[in-house]
Amino acid sequence: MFISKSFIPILKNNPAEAKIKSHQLMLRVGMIKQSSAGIYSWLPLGFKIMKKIEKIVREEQDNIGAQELLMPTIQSSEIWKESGRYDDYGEEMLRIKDRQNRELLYGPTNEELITEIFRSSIKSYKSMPQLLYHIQWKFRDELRPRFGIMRCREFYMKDAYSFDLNDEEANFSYNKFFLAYLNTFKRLNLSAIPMAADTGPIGGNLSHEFVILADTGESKIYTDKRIFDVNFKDTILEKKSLKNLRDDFEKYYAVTDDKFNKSDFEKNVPEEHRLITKGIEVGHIFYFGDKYSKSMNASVDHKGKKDFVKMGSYGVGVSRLVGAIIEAKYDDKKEIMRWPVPIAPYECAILDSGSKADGQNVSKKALNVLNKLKGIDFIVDDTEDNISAKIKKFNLIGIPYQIILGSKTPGDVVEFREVGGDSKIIKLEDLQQISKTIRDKRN
Ligand code: 5CA
Repeated sequence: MFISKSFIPILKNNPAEAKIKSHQLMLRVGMIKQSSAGIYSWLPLGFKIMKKIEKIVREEQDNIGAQELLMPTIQSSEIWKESGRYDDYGEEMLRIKDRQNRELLYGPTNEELITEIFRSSIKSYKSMPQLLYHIQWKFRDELRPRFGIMRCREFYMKDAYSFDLNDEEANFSYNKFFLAYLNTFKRLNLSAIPMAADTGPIGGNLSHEFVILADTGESKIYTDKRIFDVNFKDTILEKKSLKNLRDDFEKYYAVTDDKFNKSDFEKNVPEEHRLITKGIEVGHIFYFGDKYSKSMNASVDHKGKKDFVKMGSYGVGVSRLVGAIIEAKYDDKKEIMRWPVPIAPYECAILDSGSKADGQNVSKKALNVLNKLKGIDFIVDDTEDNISAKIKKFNLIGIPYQIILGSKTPGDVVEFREVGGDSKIIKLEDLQQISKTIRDKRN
């Protein structure tokens, strides 16, 4: 991609309306554009990042045996009346009427619809368990949408649902998602900790929020710092191994605001390990047993009797993650963003001083570099900006590697650096090795 032909509308300064760094950066480098309050268009740069995040989220759902489907954004009010949530959900739900005066709604979540899908097809205990997920837009008419796509009205969510025969099996399913979430956030280069949390309008009495630390986060958190060192890399998809994993995490105090109890905190956490800070909720998992299956009559035949199925639901804020990663990785003093390679919008930027800004006319040397970067997702800055302006621009955009073709490096050498790092002079022929390193970091 050549920047002169790309749709990356960069602003000169931070927009005044944005209060936190992710919102500022996303507007500044043209990742999103507000279309109305709390509703955004995703421009190519932002959309590319979100799609890469989505891919990782999907792969980790598939890894635990969850099956992907796609439910619509618009739902009928009937199923919500069955579960009793049509009234309970309140004003956050966007209600719509069609031309026949039928009551519809834009889905804020999908417990009802998936229960309806399940009950109409699965009749026998032999088909259990079922782990189903989709990645779809949601709408919540938030009272005060804020911080850009972090708390907006229309957002992109991965929501999964589990159906099991009994509590023990349901707990097994819950723990599979628990592990999938740890693996997902690790691949996104985030340190997300599971915290006991309230269940709110979803219901049930077991729930964990996955939270990353950030001063600008909306959740207040109280935790034992040792939870950051819990190791999960050897956990396998077996009941015992997964139970040990939960135990390893749950032996440390880690709760959000609504579960906080001062005396428990002080009793359970030695002073030197206490951490009170703020965080961003990037995922939330729930176990609510037969809350929906009973009210909506979702049961299976189990050796001659009818058993209501036990359900859980599991959400990841896919669009919110784009902002959360910026909050975690962006240095707003130095104006340097560092996208981890697996989700970077481009993997390498070529800052060419010999370009003529028409996209066809980059220097010969740049073409030579491009040849050596086959298979790498690169972007060439072929504008007439000077090299220091180009570096500043790409520090902001956060492409992980920069190859600089400037006056310092005539002949067969180029300047190479990781974004924000020191540069080194390398030979053109070394670029092949560098593209291999980038490819290795991709997964
Ligand atoms: N049905 C359950 C699990 S599938 C559910 O809806 N859970 S949730 O309400 O916690 O949402 C799941 C995730 O969506 C949250 O962890 C958060 O990352 C994201 N999210 C929720 N509300 C918003 C919002 N207004 N803007 C952006 N992301 C949001």
